[in-house]
Amino acid sequence: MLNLKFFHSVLLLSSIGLYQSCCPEGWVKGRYSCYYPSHDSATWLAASIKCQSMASNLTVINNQDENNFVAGMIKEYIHAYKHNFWLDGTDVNQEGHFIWHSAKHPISYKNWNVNEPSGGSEDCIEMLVKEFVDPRQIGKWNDKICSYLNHYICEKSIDDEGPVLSQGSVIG
Ligand SMILES: [Ca+2]
Ligand SMILES: [Ca+2]
Repeated sequence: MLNLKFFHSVLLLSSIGLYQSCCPEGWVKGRYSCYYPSHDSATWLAASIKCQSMASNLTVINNQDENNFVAGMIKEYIHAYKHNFWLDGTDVNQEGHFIWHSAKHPISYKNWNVNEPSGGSEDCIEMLVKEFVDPRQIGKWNDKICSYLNHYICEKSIDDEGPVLSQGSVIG
């Protein structure tokens, strides 16, 4: 009974717009995050700074679900893009030891393309969508030279904006 009551309150609150779980304009809503696939291109470092300027970070892929979502998102508009997309991962600090840069933790779920990471001077992770990519490889990862100009995907949590009162709300 209590649960049903709680459910009704949530329903009421959402219907009057007390809690908005949406993403800013130009961002795509996933299950837990909002994503921004860029149209411009930048080095990995510049891309990372651009995301920070929008209160976000380059995208961290936590699991297969998230990888599928992000790959699907860019695949949908594939013709609009010229390059692959930077993710947040890098091994610039320690060769062969890839971490998610913003979270500073090692990469657990991985989705490398065949024969990747190739290492050497390729220290930044991109998600493949372009450049001679076999359609089956879309969404796979490659390590690439960080100074290359790629598109990039920023990610921020859906709740970053916090509870927002909508215009004309009956509260207050
Ligand atoms: Ca994520
Ligand atoms: Ca590579």
